[in-house]
Amino acid sequence: MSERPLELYFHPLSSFCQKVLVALYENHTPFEGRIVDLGDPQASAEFKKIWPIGKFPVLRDRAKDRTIPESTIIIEYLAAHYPGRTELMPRNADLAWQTRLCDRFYDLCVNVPMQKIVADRLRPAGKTDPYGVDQAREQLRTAYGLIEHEMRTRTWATGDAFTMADCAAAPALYYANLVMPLGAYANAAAYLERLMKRPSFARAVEEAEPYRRLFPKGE
Ligand SMILES: N[C@@H](CCC(=O)N[C@@H](CS)C(=O)NCC(=O)O)C(=O)O
Repeated sequence: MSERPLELYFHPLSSFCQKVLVALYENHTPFEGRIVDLGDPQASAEFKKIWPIGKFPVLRDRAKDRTIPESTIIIEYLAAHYPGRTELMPRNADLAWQTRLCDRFYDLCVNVPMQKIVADRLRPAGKTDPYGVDQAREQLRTAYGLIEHEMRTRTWATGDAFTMADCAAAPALYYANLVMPLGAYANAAAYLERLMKRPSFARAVEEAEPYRRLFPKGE
């Protein structure tokens, strides 16, 4: 097959898509990127033919005729079928569950509340949810406290090796820091700095730059 087997449906600004981009860039995995503009009804309808839920990222493996949604599952799939130098999902059983736990933590306790705060800025006047945003900020504060404690001794999310958990952490912490600065959480801020210097994430951030104007500003 002359074409690349992997196709990624994504948007460069999306945090969950950046998570998968980091995984792909870590191992220089070749893929064809398909940017989806969900604001365009035709593009959105086309995308929903591939994944009716309509959320990205979605990976298509044309060689195996498989469609894989969900950022974590995509990275698990890449680790299993397109492995590289960075062991995104450790083979060691204990490191594996710790990686999955950290991945869930950064998705559910950092990325999701961060997205709640960002999405609220896009709501029409009179339809915002200040109570929900306050709850999201509280969740972020709790998460920051945990990260601050964990990152006293760790270089990467689970220890010395860069894994799927760091792919999840990078965009989640990057955007969370924009909506609620890490400020006094010095260990968490230093971890974010290390993530920003990691070439795979630095590339994802640079590629999102042309779309940055679409990121809603707060008050
Ligand atoms: N659990 C999913 C979350 C994916 C997700 O929320 N993607 C957002 C972009 S970051 C999206 O597609 N939003 C569009 C929508 O909800 O309509 C994953 O890990 O891939």
